[in-house]
Amino acid sequence: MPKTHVISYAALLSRVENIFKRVGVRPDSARAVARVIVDGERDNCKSHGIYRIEGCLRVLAAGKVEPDAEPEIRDLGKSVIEVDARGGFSNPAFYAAKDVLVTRARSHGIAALVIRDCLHFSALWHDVEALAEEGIASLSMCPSYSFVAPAGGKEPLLGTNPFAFGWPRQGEHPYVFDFATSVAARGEIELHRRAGKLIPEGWAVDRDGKPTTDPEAALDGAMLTFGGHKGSAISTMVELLSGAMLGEFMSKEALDFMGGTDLLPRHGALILALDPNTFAANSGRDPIAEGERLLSAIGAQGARLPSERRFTARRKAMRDGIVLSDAEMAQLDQFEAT
Ligand code: NDP
Ligand code: PYC
Repeated sequence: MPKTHVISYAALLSRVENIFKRVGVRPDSARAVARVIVDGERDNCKSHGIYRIEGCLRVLAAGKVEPDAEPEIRDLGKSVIEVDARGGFSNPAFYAAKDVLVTRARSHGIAALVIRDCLHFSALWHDVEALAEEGIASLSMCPSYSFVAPAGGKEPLLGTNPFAFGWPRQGEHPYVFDFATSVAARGEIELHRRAGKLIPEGWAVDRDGKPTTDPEAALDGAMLTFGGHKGSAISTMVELLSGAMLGEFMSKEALDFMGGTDLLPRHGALILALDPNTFAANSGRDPIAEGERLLSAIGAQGARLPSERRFTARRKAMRDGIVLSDAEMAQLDQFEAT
């Protein structure tokens, strides 16, 4: 039985925050980055949990992310709000602009947050869940690196382009889904490689375009979109809306800019925020109650809602602590010592 360690959420958060502060990340940013990483670990989202610390430190050491960047909000009182991350991490930029976005969505019914020039490594559920907790529905998306072949092609061109949706619920965790538009996130393939495990069939092709279950060959070849042409179209939409439309990098340009996949990508991100009460105002119906009818009918069939696994993992981690492997704990110790 491999040795494991149990650590409380607060202790892990503080350790991860200090790792980033020690390498010069501005305290607000260190906290925001540590939060999204530790929340991922807490919710058993391993592909965007503490495994990501190493990648963040690598990009900091390479000087390709600004550790002390202060996000700059550009708000002209319209429905589109911009926050320039100024080459810093996306997470502090989102949190700097979140309250303005919520206020604007409530006053205009719909508002968009454009995040410019950010280093983006994290899961998107974090942001849409935070908005849903304020009663705001949202869609969030960003490009990544061109790891993924469009359906019908075999050359990497599209990003793993995550897409997330959050919907507020009364007295329940919000309804949240968040997925890569590739069959799996790149981080999942990397975790299989590290564990010496094969990946499932249908995730990727090798550099000759042949199906592969070897994670090394997959990382060297092209990942595939989920749902064939449907995922390919959604991924293309993500490139267009959060790359081309914003005048920020698309996934291919992001890769060319960094010059390789060893470093995490820098590009923009788009979050659309909608106030359900504004949209339903003339209908005489309560949108949250209507939504509840659908969500409980899904549950009544025995189907689970997206994020339920995460919320269950969260409850357990907050009650019993977060379980880390010996290797993960040793790596944390090492990050603190160097
Ligand atoms: P998964 O395939 O693991 O999960 C996708 C979604 O589907 C989750 O909301 C999940 O909920 C839900 N889900 C899974 N199984 C079921 C089921 N049986 N019934 C109902 N719902 C289900 O995610 P991916 O591997 O595609 O992506 C992982 C993460 O990677 C995401 O958080 C994404 O944001 C991130 N990512 C980030 C990128 C970036 O550039 N920053 C790029 C690509 C991905 P649950 O969690 O509860 O299982
Ligand atoms: O897991 O695909 C991924 C990913 C890319 C950038 C951050 N995460």
